[in-house]
Amino acid sequence: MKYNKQLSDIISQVAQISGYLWEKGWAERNGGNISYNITEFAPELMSFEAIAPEVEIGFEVSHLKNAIFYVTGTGKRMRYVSQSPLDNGSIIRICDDCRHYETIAEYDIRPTSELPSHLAIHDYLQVRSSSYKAVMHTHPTDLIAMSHHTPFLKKDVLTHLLWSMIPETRAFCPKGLGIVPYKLPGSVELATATIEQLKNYDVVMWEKHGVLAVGENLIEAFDMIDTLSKSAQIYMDSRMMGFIPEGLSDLQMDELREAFNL
Ligand code: 2HA
Ligand code: ZN
Repeated sequence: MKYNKQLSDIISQVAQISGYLWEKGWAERNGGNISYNITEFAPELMSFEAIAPEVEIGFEVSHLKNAIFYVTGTGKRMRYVSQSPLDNGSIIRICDDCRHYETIAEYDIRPTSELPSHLAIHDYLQVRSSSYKAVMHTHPTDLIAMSHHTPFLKKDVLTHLLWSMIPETRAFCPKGLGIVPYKLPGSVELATATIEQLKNYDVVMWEKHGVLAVGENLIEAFDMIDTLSKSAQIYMDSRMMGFIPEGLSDLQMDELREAFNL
């Protein structure tokens, strides 16, 4: 299949970022998944025939009628998504009833097990008329480790701790890190709880599981997780050296907020 330039760029972005996820050690086996709303970038896909029977989504995504997505495939490894996004993912279109999707490319690949979260989020982004097109879930070891400590799970405790490790984290992840208490992977409950957090955050922690980020593109979503992970590493390295890191002072944080208009 021949794709237009914009769509080829998006597929290249998927290849690049999925490679980073593997190199970072955030994507053991088939850990993590990616979806990208490509509706406006690929009008020619609208006329494509379905190549597999319709599949029920499990709920209605009323703002996604006929929307088209690239999604990584269930069971597919990021290290291979990186080599060939289209052999390890599919292109799906939401049906007229907004309750089913159909696959329009490629054969024999079913979408990620986290499709409920991905589609519910894209639906929510449409409601908000958001410019965000990319949704990414991954398993950053350092951040997940921090989610095993109950005091860190109270609202904005981790946000402030991670912000205070290095100025960039506040500057480039200005909304902080939302927290979703543990829910079964792939469940509608996980999707619903995630959307609740996305009202206030662009990155959310799935307790004892991973992180999910939304952004205008995959690079932005990746960079926010990477920045938070950097802070987590500084915190853990300090603890390993035997001290509790001081963190930026409130005054330094206030100064940052003003300087960067946060
Ligand atoms: O795709 O990470 O949460 C595998 C997962 C499920
Ligand atoms: Zn996961």
